[in-house]
Amino acid sequence: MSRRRLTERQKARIQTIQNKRREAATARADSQLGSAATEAARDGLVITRHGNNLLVEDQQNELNHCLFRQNIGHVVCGDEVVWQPTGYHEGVVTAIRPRRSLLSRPDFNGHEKALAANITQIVVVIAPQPAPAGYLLDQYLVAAATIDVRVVIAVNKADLVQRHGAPEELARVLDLYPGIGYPLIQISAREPGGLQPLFDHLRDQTSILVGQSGVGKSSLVNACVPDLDVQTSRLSDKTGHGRHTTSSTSLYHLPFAGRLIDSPGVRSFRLGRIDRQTLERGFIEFRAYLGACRFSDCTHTHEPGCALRAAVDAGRIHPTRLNNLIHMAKNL
Ligand SMILES: Nc1nc2c(ncn2[C@@H]2O[C@H](COP(=O)(O)OP(=O)(O)O)[C@@H](O)[C@H]2O)c(=O)[nH]1
Ligand SMILES: [Mg+2]
Ligand SMILES: [Zn+2]
Repeated sequence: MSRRRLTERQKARIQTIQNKRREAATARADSQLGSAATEAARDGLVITRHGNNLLVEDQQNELNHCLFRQNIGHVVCGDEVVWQPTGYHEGVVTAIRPRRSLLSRPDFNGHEKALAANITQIVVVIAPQPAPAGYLLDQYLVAAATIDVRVVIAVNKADLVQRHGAPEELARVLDLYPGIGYPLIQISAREPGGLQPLFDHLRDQTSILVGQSGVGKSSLVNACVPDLDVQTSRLSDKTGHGRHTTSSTSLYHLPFAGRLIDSPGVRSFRLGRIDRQTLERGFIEFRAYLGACRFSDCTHTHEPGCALRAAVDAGRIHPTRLNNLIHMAKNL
């Protein structure tokens, strides 16, 4: 879908339909609010969103079917909100509380579209099979730095590493990233007890799992949320949209304290459009040297007096990381 090219006319038509739907939802929300008894506003957590319909969890862990005022902005999964009850487990969201973080990615029009709010941690899953490719890992690390959330590198399929050793691309990751300061854990979705290091990192956080296809994200989500089916059918019962499609972004409670936000869109979340300075700061071990190059627009490739290349020569920065930055900067 994201690769599909839409004509200008198609884009305009989609926009018109979306605007009409939004206006209709606003009218409904306003009329419900108008007829609402003067019940006190309540706090809630957005568990999932289906078009203009939200499921909002209240402080008794009950789900409430909510519409929202359009003037409050784009509400997404993970948002903390204020809502006004208008009926039995029904209400209207009237405000979004300030967000701690926001994941977004470009939509079909190239505009940034919010995916999920208030995550505190990105777990980048890699594996010996398929082995880490190119600088995808660095892209995820830059993305995490850009929205200022924690990050953990989780090497899944540790059972395969134990049996066959680590392929070269993985050995390089194991060697390089802990030294930079990134937490790195080795886990296995296949072995009993093989996930304890992951559970320890997920505790008390709101996390997402990202990574290449085939590294084991679905397996890990299923292992972390043993009652996934129960939580999912609870959502679909409420939305009345039949089977809750796993394509919509949803928040799941972990059996230990912690939350996992999941959907294919979130799992394949990538770095959006950023400027060069933000990109450079996303390589966290470069920060000490940024601004120290002789030329302020240094590309760190050939210029004399380059502080980053000097740091590479002194063994303080790994050459692979600088190469990855240079490649990513070319594609900005
Ligand atoms: N050996 C081994 N295989 C695993 C492990 N975790 C997942 N797999 C397998 O790897 C394949 C891809 O897993 P999946 O969860 O679909 O990956 P996703 O594409 O990232 O969601 C499946 O065949 C899984 O059974 C693991 O820890 N060890
Ligand atoms: Mg999967
Ligand atoms: Zn430089």
